[in-house]
Amino acid sequence: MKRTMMKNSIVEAIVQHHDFLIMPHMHPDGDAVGSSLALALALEALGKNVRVFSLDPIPYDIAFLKTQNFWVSTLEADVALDYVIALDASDEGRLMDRLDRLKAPLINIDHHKTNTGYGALNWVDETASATGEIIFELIKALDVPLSAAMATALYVAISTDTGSFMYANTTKRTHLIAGELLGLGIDLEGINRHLYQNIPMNKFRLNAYVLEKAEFHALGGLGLAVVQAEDMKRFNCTNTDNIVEALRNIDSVEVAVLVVERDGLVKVSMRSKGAVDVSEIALKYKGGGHVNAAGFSSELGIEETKDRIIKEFSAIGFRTDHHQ
Ligand SMILES: [Mn+2]
Repeated sequence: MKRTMMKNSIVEAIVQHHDFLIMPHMHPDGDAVGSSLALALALEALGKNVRVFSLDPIPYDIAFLKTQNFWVSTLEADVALDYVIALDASDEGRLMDRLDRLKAPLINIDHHKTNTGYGALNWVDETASATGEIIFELIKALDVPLSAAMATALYVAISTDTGSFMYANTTKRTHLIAGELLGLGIDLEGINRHLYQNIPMNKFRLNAYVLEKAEFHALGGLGLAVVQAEDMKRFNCTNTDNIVEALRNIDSVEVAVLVVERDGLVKVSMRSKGAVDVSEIALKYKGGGHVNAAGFSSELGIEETKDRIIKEFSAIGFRTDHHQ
């Protein structure tokens, strides 16, 4: 279906119905939470019944967003819904903790190029830097005036998914949207302080410990760090955000990988400076993502998973030399 047709049918579905449930992907990030909040506020402004259903806590750096009126972690057994709107979720596996029992048709709004098109209605735009860009366009199409609260939520979505407008997914459109959001009375300094200058001390200590033990392979082109369950226990911190980005910022590194032992699995997050498409490796291991940021889960244990990653990226160092 053509992009505009998908958009129009989703706008129509929202206008003509009343009961909605928004579902950000599991372990929601700034884009998932910000997009969900902005859309919930817009649907509320249209007089709709809307809640956001998520089982996970909101990460510390985005917890300042005023989500309280919408967020629920349980649903009544006989919940009646017209549509479930999945946001920023590349496949149904990212919603699987919550899809049971829900019979309403799915609207899938996302920007991952690996999106499987699992919805009854799908609006997938891989040229959008964040799902927040698509939600911005949707709110406009719904003719809802953007409030400062919506603008704040969308700014958080876009700022976090673009690495503060640094990643290659940042476009002219991204800046035009951000510019319009800045004109709506948002507190930019306050938002940035919450997002980027707000690391709890125990998290800082965990980051430092893990980074100190980081390994480098492929002539320094691959940076690899591991967080074991016992490390998270020792530092009383389960948040592993931004560790992989710190590794990526090293001069020789083309690809940074963080391996985290979590929920009896090994979770792998990969970041690339752009020369290597990490989503290809993620797809090979049934994960997903973008050129610059992708991930997957592994049942192989830490050591075997590390060995596989080192083999996959063993030629990166030569590409780094080529760039210099
Ligand atoms: Mn996103």
